[in-house]
Amino acid sequence: QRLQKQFPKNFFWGGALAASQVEGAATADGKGLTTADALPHGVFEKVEIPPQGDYLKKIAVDFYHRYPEDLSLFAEMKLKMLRISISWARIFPNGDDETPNEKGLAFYDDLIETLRRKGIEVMVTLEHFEFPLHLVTHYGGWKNPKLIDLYMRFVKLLFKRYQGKVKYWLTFNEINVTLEAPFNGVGINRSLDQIDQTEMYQAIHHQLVASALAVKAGHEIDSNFMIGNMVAYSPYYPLTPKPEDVLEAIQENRKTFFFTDVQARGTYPAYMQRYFKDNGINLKITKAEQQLLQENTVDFISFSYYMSYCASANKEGLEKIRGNVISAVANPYLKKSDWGWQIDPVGLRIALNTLYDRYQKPLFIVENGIGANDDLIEVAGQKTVQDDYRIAYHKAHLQQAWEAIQDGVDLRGYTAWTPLDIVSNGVAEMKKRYGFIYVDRNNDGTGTLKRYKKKSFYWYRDVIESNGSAL
Ligand code: P53
Repeated sequence: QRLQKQFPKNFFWGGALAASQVEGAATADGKGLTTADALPHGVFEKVEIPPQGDYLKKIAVDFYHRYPEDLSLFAEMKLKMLRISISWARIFPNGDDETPNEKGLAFYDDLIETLRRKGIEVMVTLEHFEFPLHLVTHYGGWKNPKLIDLYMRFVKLLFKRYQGKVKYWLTFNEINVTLEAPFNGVGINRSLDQIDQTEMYQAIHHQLVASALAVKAGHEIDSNFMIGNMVAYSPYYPLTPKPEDVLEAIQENRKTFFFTDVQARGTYPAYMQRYFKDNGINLKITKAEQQLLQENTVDFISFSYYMSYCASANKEGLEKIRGNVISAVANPYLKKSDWGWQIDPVGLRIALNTLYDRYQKPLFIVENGIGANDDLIEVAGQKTVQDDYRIAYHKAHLQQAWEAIQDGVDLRGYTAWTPLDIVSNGVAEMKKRYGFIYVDRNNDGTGTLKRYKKKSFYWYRDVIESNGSAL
């Protein structure tokens, strides 16, 4: 059935990308290696410093050289917003360089200029799961407070350079995912069962401080800037009405709310104080930092949404999802994607309402999509993918987003993950495809890198053109 009503005027229909997963050109024009290069086979695999041999992210989908063609396709798709990230190591190859690498800046100058010429609003993620590897090998990653100053050097440069061109900024991608993948987030190379919790939360604290400093600096440079945070939000439902399961769901959800509470409310929540106390975690948090967090909360909240989870006080014998990394239990009512992620469109309405009830700040869905196995076939002499499953996924989620807007949620935009196929972050595969545009590249690195429009390309264009009423 079709939606009768439109989305709000000026709704940002968009797509989202991340530098390390699309650009390739890993060491071109002076770029330094990053933490993403040190995870050549995925975020839960072995850290390699330096990375050995060939790996997909080295070339990725060659966006560094092919962006003019890709941006033309995005314009043809009628995208109103593109969320990109800027690779810190293209600008400061070691992270602590005194002067920026002009060649790296030139790439983003032209990328941003081209988007603006095409009438596509730019949203920039300042740090999307990668920072210069040198900051791990010489500083120990984010557990070292020195990274705050180095991040600010990078961030202030971008704010000044792209003032008047970029209005929407995100401080850190999925800042909460450090709790699952600490090297990916803060550069601590330890498995979760061996990590020093004080060290991990101190590193997280440094990112939270850096995020608040970015909000402060951004507003000083341009009071029109809209600066947001970004979390991976997979709501937990209690598996049963058993009170212990309900409580467990609250505790699991707080692992995400901790970050949004600090970034949007400006204080460390009481439940975290208890968690730190119970687990012998002693953090250095100064009065000045507390004041900084309090005075520099975000202008809006953004999040990725892919799935929901269940929580159970007694997990024994229950089916787990997403491996052993997190303690999520499968929901018997939901189907799974090819990669085992449980598909839950109504959960997006729940997520939007929950965040809006809690913070009353504007919201952006900055990632939502389905990783799937696609078959490239020929139809009427054209190569394409009949990805009805992808269309069904986005359609169902957008319908729920529309419902949430009717519920009163101030939702400003939706940037789909992703407009074109890219290297997956979690498993570093090409085969796990999200795009509306197919990229001819395979897990073994073979392929022409040619682009082909999938069925979803045309579908998304129609949805955007009708401002949602074609849903
Ligand atoms: P991939 C975990 C859970 C949900 C989203 O993921 C996550 C992660 C960590 O990988 O990551 C985000 O590629 C992330 C993107 C990533 C996308 O979701 O593992 O912001 O960089 O590509 C999809 O299938």
